[in-house]
Amino acid sequence: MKEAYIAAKERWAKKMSGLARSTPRSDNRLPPGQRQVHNFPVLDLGVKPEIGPDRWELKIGGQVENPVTLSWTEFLALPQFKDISDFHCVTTWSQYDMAWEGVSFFTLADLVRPKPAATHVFFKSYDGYSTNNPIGTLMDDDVLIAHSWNGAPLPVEHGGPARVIVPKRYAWKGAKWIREITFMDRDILGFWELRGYSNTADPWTEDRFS
Ligand SMILES: Nc1nc2c(c(=O)[nH]1)N[C@H]1C(S)=C(S)[C@@H](COP(=O)(O)O)O[C@H]1N2
Ligand SMILES: [Mo]
Repeated sequence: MKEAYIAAKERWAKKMSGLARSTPRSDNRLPPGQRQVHNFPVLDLGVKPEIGPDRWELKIGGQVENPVTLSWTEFLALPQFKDISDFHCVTTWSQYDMAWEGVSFFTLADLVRPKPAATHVFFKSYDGYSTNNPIGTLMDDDVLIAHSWNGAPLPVEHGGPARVIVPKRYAWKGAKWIREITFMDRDILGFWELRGYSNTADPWTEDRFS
């Protein structure tokens, strides 16, 4: 885990410095049981919360040395990160080359400094949604809180002002309209994880349901 963490952070540091572009795209990029789309479908719980930048805040706390509550201005003042990745939804659609811009998870972790006890992270959204991930899944060079997509502010239906992107997991592991990030010393299940979806959610092994 330590070695994987260092390797991922090194890949990320190269991206931040402009020395590396996003991971080169291979031909073999469609996970089993998926089909490619070009229209970026919308999936939600029937609520699209309208949180203007003036009311928006992101609380990051739990098992950390330095809990913070970021305003929109403070969030945008953090080092900015651009990355291109593929997006896989458990309902069998995938969309390639999604260009995201925002703040990488490494940057947020460096800011709040997770305690050694932190093993998992719980995400809560403005629409009441939640999801959970092991900390190791998030400490990767392609994980970020995105405020822009394909060069424009993230539309409300896709989670604007800001959403979590975890490209190596099915998309339900990325919370739209992110409101709170809590570092935990244990795993607790989120909205879909409590309702029959896999807790690990790896598209490459078709790990869809629990
Ligand atoms: N807050 C919130 N985040 C969410 C969801 C949701 O309903 N609410 N749906 C999840 C699911 S199931 C998927 S597939 C993706 C869909 O993102 P999209 O609507 O931008 O395609 O968001 C995920 N994040
Ligand atoms: Mo989904």
